[in-house]
Amino acid sequence: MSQITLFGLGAMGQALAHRYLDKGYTTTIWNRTASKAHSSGLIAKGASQARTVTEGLEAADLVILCLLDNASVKDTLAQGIQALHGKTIVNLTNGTPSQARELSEWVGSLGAEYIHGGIMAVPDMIASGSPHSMLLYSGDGTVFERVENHLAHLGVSKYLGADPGSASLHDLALLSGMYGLFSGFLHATALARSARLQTGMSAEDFVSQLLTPWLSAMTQYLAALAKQIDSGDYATQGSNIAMQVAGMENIVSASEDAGVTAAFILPILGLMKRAVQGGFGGADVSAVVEFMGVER
Ligand code: FVH
Repeated sequence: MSQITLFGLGAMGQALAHRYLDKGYTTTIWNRTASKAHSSGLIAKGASQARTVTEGLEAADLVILCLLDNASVKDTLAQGIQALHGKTIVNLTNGTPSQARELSEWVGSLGAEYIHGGIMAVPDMIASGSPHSMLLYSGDGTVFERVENHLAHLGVSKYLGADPGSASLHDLALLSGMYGLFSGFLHATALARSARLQTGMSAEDFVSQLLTPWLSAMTQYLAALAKQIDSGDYATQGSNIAMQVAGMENIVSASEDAGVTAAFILPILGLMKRAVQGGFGGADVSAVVEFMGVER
């Protein structure tokens, strides 16, 4: 029989706890707002509620935290500092790489092991054991290997190296990709919506008939762009940046005419113009990566 303690009963924490209960784990739960242990249905399903953080830590060697932020994680663990020794802490809370490194060092100084994780899934996917759930992990490789069989119940595990900050960095990178997609979706749909009186096309139809097929075709192009970034050879495959800048100016102008903000497109247009000025007008859009360094 396997034992686990889960700290945090937000939407994701509840999903994690349901998953471990479904997998037959002896599951102990703790949440700042204690009433969620009952209202989540977890107690009825067989979970035990820890009354204190110390009680939660003492209940299992493997401890997962999924809280709002890393400040909450530190505040919570600090309440049970004397019970941390010998525990394996897996922190699935969203945060920055430096926060993960600091927590790893702090937890290590108290005699516990630390793995940081990033959940690339929504709560329903975790609770139902969807094969599309992916979780990123980093930290000591020996510790990860020892607990991976328990973590595998949550989804496909991707181990990203010994630096505890690596999982957070890649988590944030993937989320940034998602927000780029959402920005494009919102701008495109707002533009199409501005013409709906003429076209009669709902947002749903626009997305299913036009936007999704177009974006699916474009995602096929990402591998080629990534290869150019790896090699540093941005020679165009047929869609040079200068040509794209001219087309993007039309997006800005048409958006203004339609009363739709061009705010989402302006930052990338600015970077593409810098690339043109920097001599990459005849290259592919991947060359923009050379203009993304932040001066410190
Ligand atoms: N939900 C999602 O779609 C995403 C999927 C990818 C991963 N994220 C990250 O998971 C972390 C938790 O997210 P969540 O969805 O469970 O968040 P909430 O439902 O808002 O629950 C927050 C929990 O954190 C507890 N909490 C907040 N502040 C404190 C504190 N100072 N001390 C102790 N616990 C704290 C809160 O407790 P309570 O309000 O119920 O008392 C909840 O348990 C997050 O990093 C996402 O980015 C989710």
